[in-house]
Amino acid sequence: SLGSRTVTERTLVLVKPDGVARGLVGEVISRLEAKGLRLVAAELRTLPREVAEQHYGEHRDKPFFPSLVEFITGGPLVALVVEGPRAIEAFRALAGATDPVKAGPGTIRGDLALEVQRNIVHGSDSPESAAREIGLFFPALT
Ligand code: RTP
Ligand code: MG
Repeated sequence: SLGSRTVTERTLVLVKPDGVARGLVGEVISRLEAKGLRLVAAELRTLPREVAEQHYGEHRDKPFFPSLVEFITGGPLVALVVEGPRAIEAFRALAGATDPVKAGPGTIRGDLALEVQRNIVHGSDSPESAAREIGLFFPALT
């Protein structure tokens, strides 16, 4: 049986510019480390527009895309590569729902945010997204 096996994964986590500006980088890292996930890479950087547009390419045709790109390039963010068993799903659970008002208490967004756009963190949503996003942010790791 495969039931007791866990697959080690890597996921890209961003502490978005709102989270950095509010001094929540340590809080986010504390929560993911307390869960048992491990940091593989970490860097403070301000995204060029082209990188932001590639990162959020799946949303290119959405009405909120221009505003999202302005927001995510509007100040420094912290990019993290995080590793652990089922890390992608594990971090998405820690983050909570996209809309912080709908995110449950105990989640990062549920506890710390109120606005859909300014929702503190990003986490890759699938193994394919994680591979693409880690390649975009940390090409040396791939
Ligand atoms: P993320 O990609 O940042 O981890 O967030 P997510 O998967 O939970 O949500 P997604 O649908 O991928 O949306 C990406 C980010 O765009 C902003 N957003 N604004 N209606 C809106 O104004 C709206 N919808 C989404 C949020 O910052 C969201 O995290
Ligand atoms: Mg997403």
